[in-house]
Amino acid sequence: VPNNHLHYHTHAVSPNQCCSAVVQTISAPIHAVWSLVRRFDNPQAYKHFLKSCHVIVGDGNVGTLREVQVISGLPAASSMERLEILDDKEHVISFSVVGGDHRLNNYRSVTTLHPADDENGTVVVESYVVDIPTGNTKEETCVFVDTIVRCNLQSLAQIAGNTPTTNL
Ligand code: A8S
Repeated sequence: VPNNHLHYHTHAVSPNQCCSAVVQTISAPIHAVWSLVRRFDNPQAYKHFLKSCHVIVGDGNVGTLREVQVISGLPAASSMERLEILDDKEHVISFSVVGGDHRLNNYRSVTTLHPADDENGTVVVESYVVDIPTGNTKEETCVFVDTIVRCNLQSLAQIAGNTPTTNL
């Protein structure tokens, strides 16, 4: 991660919280990846654990509130989420969980995109902080959330890598 982006991934972490990050390399140019990641109103385009998303208030800028419904089989039904950062120049997006029917209280993530060395690729860094749910350990919480985030970024890689960038 370039020095000027490190502060985005520096989270204040309380003793009852856990914090981690996932890195994913994608064979697609940064603008193609960003066009998917920046759509706060359409996270289910690559987050396959979500079945729907409804914007409650806002126009896609900071402060916009969305409610997502989660697919069955997970220990969650819905989540209310607020857009915290959307920087089209620096390729940074961040949201926080402000409610819902799930166990990830005070979840907040930051996602940054960086051009890869080969120039036609992108490196995605997604870090998060979240409360450790009662009855779970820090390790269990990190494994659970890392798994969701890794799945999301792998499907992002697949979708962005398969989307032709000509005629867009
Ligand atoms: C994201 C990241 C996460 C989403 C989690 C970690 C979640 O949507 C799912 C299951 C849960 O138990 C919690 O970027 C919650 O969306 C899939 C409902 C928040």
